[in-house]
Amino acid sequence: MPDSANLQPNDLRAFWMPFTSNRQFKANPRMLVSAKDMHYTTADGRQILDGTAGLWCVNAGHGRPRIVKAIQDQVAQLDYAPAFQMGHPKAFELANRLVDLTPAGMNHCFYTNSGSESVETALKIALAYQRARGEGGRIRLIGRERGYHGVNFGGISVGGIVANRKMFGTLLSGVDHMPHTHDPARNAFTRGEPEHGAELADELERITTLHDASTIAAVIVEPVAGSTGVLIPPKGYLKRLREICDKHGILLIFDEVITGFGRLGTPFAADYFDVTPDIITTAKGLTSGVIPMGAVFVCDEIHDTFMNGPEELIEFFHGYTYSGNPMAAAAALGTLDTYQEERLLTRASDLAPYWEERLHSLVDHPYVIDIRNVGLIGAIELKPIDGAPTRRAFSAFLKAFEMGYMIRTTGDIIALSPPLIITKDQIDELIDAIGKVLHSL
Ligand code: PXG
Repeated sequence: MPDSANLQPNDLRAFWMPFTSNRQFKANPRMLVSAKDMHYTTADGRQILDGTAGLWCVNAGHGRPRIVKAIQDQVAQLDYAPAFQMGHPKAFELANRLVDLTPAGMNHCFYTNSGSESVETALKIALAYQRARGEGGRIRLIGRERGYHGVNFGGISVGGIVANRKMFGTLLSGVDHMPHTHDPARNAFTRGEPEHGAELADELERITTLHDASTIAAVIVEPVAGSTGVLIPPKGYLKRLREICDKHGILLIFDEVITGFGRLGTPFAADYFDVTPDIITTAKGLTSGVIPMGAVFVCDEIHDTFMNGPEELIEFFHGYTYSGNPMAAAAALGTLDTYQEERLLTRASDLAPYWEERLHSLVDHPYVIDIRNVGLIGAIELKPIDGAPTRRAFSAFLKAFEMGYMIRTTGDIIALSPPLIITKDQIDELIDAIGKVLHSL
C-alpha cells in the first residue's frame, strides 16, 4: 500500500492546473499515485475504476507490460535523436505499422506531440497543399459549432466551444462554422446514430455558396464530437459532408483524436462510418496516453503534391523538436503490439451491444434527459439545476470519485469512455455506481 505521507505533496500552490477549478481542487485534492489495468489508486489507498480511460486516451488500460518494457528498453538504448534532417528506425517502423491501419490510400504520417498539435499540423497541411496545387485562393477553414480541436490558436478558431474561444481575441480570420448536430427534440435516447439531421450537412453547401467554394481550403469535424458531450453524427450526415467537399475541391479533415485507435470498435471512425477523409488527426490512443504523441495521416495525393521541386529543399516548413521522439515511438509500437495481441481495436464492437443496453438502463433515473452511445462511448445528459448550469453534473463527478469511480463531466453531461479492456462485470459495476450517484444527487 502506498505510504500516503510520502506521496501527498504538501504544497499545491505552484502548479497552475489545466482545465481545472484550481481552488476547488486544492481545497480537496484528488491525487492519483498509481494505476494498473482498469484501476487507479489514490494517495489514500483507494481503488478507482477508470470509466474514462484517463482523458479518453488509455485505450489499452494502465501499466501494460509491453508498453512499459518498450519505453524502458528505448530510454536505455537511444534517448533522443534530432527530428529534423535525421532519423531513427522506430519512427519509420511505426509509420509503416500505422499506415497499415489507416483507411486505404492514406499512406503517410506526420508526427506531433498532442491532439492540439495534430490539428494545427493538419490545418497547415491543408492550406499549403491547396497553394502547392495552384489553388492559393483557398484560405478559408470551416469548423463546426461545439467542435473541439484542442487549445492552440488554429484549433480554437475552427473549434466551436465558446468558453475556449471568447477570452482570446480575434483568432484566425477566414473561418466559418457549420451548425452542430445536437437535436434532442427529435433524437433523445437514440441508440447509436440518430435518425434525424443528415440535412444539417447541407449547411456546408450554404457556406460554400456564401464564401464561394474557390476560397475554402478545408472542413474539419470530429466524426463523433467528444469533448462537448458526445454528439453522434446523424445517419448519412458524414457521407453528405464528403460529397459536398468532393463537389467543391474542399479537403475533409476528420479529427480522430478521441475516435482513433478502436474507440468505436474499428481502428478509426472513418472505418465505422465508411467515409474516408483526406486527412486524419490523432493522438491519445496512439500511445495509449502513456507518452505524449500525435500523428496526422494524409492521403497520397496530398503527400505527393509536396514531393515536387528540388530534392535538396525542405518540402514542408513545419515540425516539432519531439516529432517522432524515440520514447514516444517505442511506446506507440508497444501499444500497437498490445492492441494487436488482445484484438483491442475491434473489441469495442463486441462490447457495444452490452454497453448500450446497460447504459440505457439508466433511462428512468433522476434528472436524466438523454442517453447517447456509440462504440465504447456513452453520455448521460442531466437536467441542469435552474440558474446553476454544470453544477449537477460536477456533483455527480465528485460523488462518483468518492465512491471509487472515475467519470468525466462537461456541462451537465456525464461522458464515459472506459479502457477497451473493460469486462462486462466492470461495465455492470460502473453503470450500477452511476445509478446510485444519480439517486444521491
Ligand atoms: N481534438 C479532439 C477531437 C480532442 O478530443 C484534442 C483535439 C486536443 O488534444 P490534446 O492532446 O492537445 O489535449 C482533443 C482533446 C474531455 C477531454 O474530457 C477531451 C480532450 C482533452 C481533454 C479532455 O472531453 N480532447
